[in-house]
Amino acid sequence: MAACATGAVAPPAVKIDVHLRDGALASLADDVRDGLSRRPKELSPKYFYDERGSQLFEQITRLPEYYPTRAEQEILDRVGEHIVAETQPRELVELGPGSARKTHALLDPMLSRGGEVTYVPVDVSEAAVMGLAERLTGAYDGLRIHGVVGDFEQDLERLAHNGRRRLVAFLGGTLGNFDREQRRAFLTRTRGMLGPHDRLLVGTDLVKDRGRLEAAYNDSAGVTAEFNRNVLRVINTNLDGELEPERFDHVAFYDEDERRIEMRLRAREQHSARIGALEMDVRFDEGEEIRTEISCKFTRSQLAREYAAAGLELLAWHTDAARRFALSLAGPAGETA
Ligand code: AVJ
Repeated sequence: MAACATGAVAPPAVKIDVHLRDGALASLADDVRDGLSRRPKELSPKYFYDERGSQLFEQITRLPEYYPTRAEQEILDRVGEHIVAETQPRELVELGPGSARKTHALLDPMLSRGGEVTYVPVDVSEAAVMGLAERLTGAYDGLRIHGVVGDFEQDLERLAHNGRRRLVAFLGGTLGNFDREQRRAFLTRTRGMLGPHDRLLVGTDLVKDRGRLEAAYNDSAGVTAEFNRNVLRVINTNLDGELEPERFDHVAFYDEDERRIEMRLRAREQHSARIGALEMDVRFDEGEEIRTEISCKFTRSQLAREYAAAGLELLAWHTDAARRFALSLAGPAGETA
């Protein structure tokens, strides 16, 4: 990106801090060695999102079966202005913004209130943060951008509080990728970065009938299957791997007891694959599965409990008209009166 200084006196409109030089790939080798040595085998969903993976996810969001993105957009369009009026934030911190298409529903009302507004996208992908900074400075006059390239599971503490009211947004349902322990750790750490008037806005997919849930992860066009297999390509590209995506079937099902979708890759036949950079040969039995993602589904009462356990208080709950998805607003417990 070109120089972003806006003039002699004004501070630069764009600042980007890089905490993770290699993006998410810094931990890929360790995570893959560990995950593929386990039984059952497991890979982290954070590695889906290289350039191709991000494109496939964008396609997923447009599939007729995949309702979460549209449902969340519907809610944001309806209540974004209201949330901004209630919270009066000067700063929007967005964890894992992706393409940030939904962010406008918050930034527009923030900017129309006047005064200085800062957008802080936090993403593991340096390219994503740079691209967003460029696009949003072009789209908004007077918006300051402080991009942070980092892992929001690790680098949250670095977002030092500067005393200005903050809205921390974690949209898209990504909280559902964490298991209960990870959610507890994440919510507790996020609570630690909130001042008394700051708020946390989280998008979560809701518990519903198995049919609609499973359809969303087994689309008829096969895009989710390609997205799932893409994690193998990411390993091949970055760790000199020889995994063969076409030797795996896409599997996604709803576990009603755990209230979550599980995605897996199932080996069609017994075979082995070399991962050069790890000097590792991975053996797959016929039918053996790698778990590649969990996507937890929530109820209002469960989320309220999890917030409370992390020192947060559920302040508002908004769903789409069909009650498929929720946006919840939380603040520090006991300080929100
Ligand atoms: C971006 C994590 C919310 O869990 O629904 C979409 C990812 N996986 N289809 C989700 C995903 C398969 C998505 N999140």
